[in-house]
Amino acid sequence: MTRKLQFDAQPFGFECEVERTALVIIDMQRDFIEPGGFGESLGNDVALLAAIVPACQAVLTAWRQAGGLVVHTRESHRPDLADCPPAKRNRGNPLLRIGDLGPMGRILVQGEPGNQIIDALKPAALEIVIDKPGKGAFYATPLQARLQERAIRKLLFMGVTTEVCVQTSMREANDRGYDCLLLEDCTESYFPRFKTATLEMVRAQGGIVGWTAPSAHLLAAMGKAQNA
Ligand code: C5J
Repeated sequence: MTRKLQFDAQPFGFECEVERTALVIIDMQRDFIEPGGFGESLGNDVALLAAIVPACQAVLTAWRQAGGLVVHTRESHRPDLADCPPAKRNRGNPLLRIGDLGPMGRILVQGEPGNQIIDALKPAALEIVIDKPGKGAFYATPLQARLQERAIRKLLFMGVTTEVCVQTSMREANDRGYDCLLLEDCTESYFPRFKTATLEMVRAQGGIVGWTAPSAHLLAAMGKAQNA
């Protein structure tokens, strides 16, 4: 038996089956959310991003209780930085570059304390964790294969930052045939106007990239499915 969810979204209602849908949580790692990491080294106010954590936690808890598949991603590089193109490392004028030693270990490097998912959203055993060297979750990762193994067709997105890794991952997912929905209050940017613009871009032209909805709509639909 499959559990169908239906809820209001933009640009029109969204439907999915829990068993064929994954919750994809993009880059909720200490490097972006906590002081002392890569985000702050670029001159950003990380408190803006930390504010979405309770909403993300509520969705993650409900999705786990429903038995849905959870995917966590981390933007991360190998310790030898062989997967970090110089163009990515050298761009701009950050206080710390990828691979440099910061207060939470080497910036955006696999295994370092700053590269771990924040405690509030810590991956559970058997949840998928994808280390991605690019902005998109599919580029140079096994994500497509992991989703195909489980016959996943639709993706619910949360995470940071809205206009960079979240949007890139949604566009990559689109090109691979997935229907994608972005949970509006579970994503954030260091630049609030970029978040607003990204939500508009995603759902423009009849949902050219996908759907957006407040997490309350998903949670209400899950509550109804449970009581049905
Ligand atoms: C950025 C990300 N913004 N996870 N990474 O560099 O969006």
